[in-house]
Amino acid sequence: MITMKNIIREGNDTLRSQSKDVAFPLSADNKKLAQDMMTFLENSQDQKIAEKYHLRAGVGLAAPQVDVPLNMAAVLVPGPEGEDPSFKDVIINPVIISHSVQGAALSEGEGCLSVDRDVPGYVVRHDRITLRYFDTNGEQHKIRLKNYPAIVCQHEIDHLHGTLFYDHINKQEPFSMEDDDLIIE
Ligand code: SB7
Ligand code: NI
Repeated sequence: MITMKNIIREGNDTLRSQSKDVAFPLSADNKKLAQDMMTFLENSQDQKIAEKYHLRAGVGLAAPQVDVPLNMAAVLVPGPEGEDPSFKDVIINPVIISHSVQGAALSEGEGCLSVDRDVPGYVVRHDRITLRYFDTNGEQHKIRLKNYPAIVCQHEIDHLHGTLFYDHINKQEPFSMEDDDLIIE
């Protein structure tokens, strides 16, 4: 079971490395990794389990965060109360094949399970993306995402390239943005 002990923190070089593509069919190890990462997200979003194991709630987890430099990330974005998740999959070898010019940032800024401090500021990303990825069965998907799920996938894909959310924050003016950027509540 993945817990906070398995998640590496800023300062560890793996978080700054370019991850490698995953080969198909998945090895037994990589299949287990994918499952364990998704289970971590499910556990972290279950109040009882999260309390018991001291898990910080997460909507995504990238393989390099558990010190495995592979192009794989689990994403679990909850839907409206009582409804299905708005996005749930393990995205493997993901590529953003196109994106909107429209920028968007979360009003609250971002956080990261690998960063044990608040770093305030807008993280301006693409509001809409077209994402190509493979699932754990080796099936290829091409999907359009917008708003929060698009932001989360960009945060995870950044991890695969060694980028952390605060790299995008303007150092002089953390809450500056272009007039036409969207703010997502
Ligand atoms: C806010 C939080 C996340 C993504 C986008 C906005 C995910 C936080 C958990 N992670 O550290 C996953 O990499
Ligand atoms: Ni993160």
